[in-house]
Amino acid sequence: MGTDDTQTAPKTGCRTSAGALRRLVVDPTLASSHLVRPTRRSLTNDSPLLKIRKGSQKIMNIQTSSNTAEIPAYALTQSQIDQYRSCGFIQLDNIISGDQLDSIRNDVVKAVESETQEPSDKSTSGVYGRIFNQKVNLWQRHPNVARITLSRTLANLAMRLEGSRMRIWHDQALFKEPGMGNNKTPWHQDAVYWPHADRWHQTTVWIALSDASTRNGCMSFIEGSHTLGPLPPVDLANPQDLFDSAQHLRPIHPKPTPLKAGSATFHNGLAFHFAGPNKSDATRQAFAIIYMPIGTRYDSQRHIVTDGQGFALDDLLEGALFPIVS
Ligand SMILES: O=C(O)CCC(=O)C(=O)O
Repeated sequence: MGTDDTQTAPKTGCRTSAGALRRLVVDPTLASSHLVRPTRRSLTNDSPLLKIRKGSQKIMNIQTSSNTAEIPAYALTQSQIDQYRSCGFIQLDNIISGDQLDSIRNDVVKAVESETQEPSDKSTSGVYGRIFNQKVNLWQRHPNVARITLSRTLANLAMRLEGSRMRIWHDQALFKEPGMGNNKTPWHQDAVYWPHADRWHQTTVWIALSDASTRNGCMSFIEGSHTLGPLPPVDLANPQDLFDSAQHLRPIHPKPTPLKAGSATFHNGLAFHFAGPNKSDATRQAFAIIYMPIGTRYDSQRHIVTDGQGFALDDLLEGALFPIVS
């Protein structure tokens, strides 16, 4: 895969302390408005990509299976946990390698291909097709992908970083294709799109299945930005400038995180992040697993993962769709 700058990611702590950011003034109306009625329609039922097989036996079988990927335990240190909590993200190198990486990549690629009706027809992905080929909740339809999504090793990392036992919220393949023009992923926070009453401790592991570089669209983060809390959601199809809601963060340089295949970042659901366009000649292949604390309640905002599943305001998000993994 064409890469130019992998393995140069930060190993140090944040330049911006979480405490300093907490002291910065955020307009409270901006910070809270979307909690009541978010304006952005993300992952709605309109998307042709996102279909959930609700409560099916297939999901139950996968959930009770012990056939999870045996990703080797990762020796996370207290200083890495502190760094994650202060920065809102952390890079963990080589969490998957060798034959296991090849096998996982193969399983995800096969699942994506089998769900991409017309590989050459980018329009099938709707507005998100301009950014990437996104396939959500592959674990529910592809047992081999479930082995990765339900990995105890990854879930335990999520639990230790956020300090909470975790459920799966959803997984997704994010394949950013070449030759699509300026297919950057705009600056955004994740958790503001999710129908969760509490958005502070969700986390995503973003695994590079192929090398990710600044040339093909690796992720970049703003250190400490997660401490600001939820801000108005950005429309990814027609993005506003996230920094309009956080002017004081404009001078802070983003931290690009180029990754070798098999390396990953964890990022908090409120961390500001972005990925550049893919200017290489190969697909940037990433697989993300999103975790939510086990006590997460439904806030009734529309979302493809929960729409039509019978949840009422304040219900616990629990059951076969949201297995406890740590
Ligand atoms: O892969 C990308 O380009 C963006 C991914 C992202 O925003 C996320 O995983 O939260």
